[in-house]
Amino acid sequence: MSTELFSLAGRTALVTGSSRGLGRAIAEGLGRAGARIVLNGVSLERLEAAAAELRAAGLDVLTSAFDVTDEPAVMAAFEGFDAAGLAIDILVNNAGIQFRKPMLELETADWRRVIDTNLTSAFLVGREAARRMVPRGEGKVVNIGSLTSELARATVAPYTVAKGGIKMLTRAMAAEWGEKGVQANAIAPGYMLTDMNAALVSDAAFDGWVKGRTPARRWGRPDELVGAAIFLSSAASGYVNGQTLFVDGGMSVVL
Ligand code: GCO
Repeated sequence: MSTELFSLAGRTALVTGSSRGLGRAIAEGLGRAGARIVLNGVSLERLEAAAAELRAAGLDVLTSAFDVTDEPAVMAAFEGFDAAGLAIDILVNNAGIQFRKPMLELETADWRRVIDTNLTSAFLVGREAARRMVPRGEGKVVNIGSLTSELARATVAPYTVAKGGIKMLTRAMAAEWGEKGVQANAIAPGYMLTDMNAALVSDAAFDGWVKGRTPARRWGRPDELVGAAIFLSSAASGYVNGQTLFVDGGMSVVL
């Protein structure tokens, strides 16, 4: 019984921003739980390289290259899924960028770029996915928030605001789509060992701060998000809606 509850067999999962980093780890984890996975990114070359590795591991992998901030491209991608008879059962809105600069020095264009990539994209892709999930009466949306969905750090204002928005967009999705059989939830990673954080990991002072500030006394690994992703993508979370699950070693709840 319990294993079936977490099985994704027969399901198709689209993971945005999944050629590397957290998205790649989540996509692989959903694939190993039985899902057909659709990798997304802007570079088809990177996507195909990631797909080849995952196919070599025996996973069922498709690729769909589109810019999650480009509304016509997002709509065309889903029209392509429709034409191919591909129903997206699970959407993981993972695509995101980081841009570190104090607000007094921040260009508005950089602010907008981060908000568009990290927040508006989740609306654009989520809306297209839900336009298909709602008539089917079922679907899973998993938005990737952050520790900064709850806590602010200096120099990452647009990222923080976007991730705070992800927490509330998730609740808005639950408010509108819950009665239609679609569950929308979020995962909020803590400080994870990713390319995006490489500069922080290699900074001895920052590395020491993360380890001292985190009850687990270490950075998280991307694969440590897979359990939460499978849970929120599976039947096991059928009555979970609008929640943000922090996978952060305890940093968000312990001083
Ligand atoms: C930073 C980090 C954070 C990340 C962290 C927590 O510069 O502080 O990039 O913004 O979001 O991994 O999620």
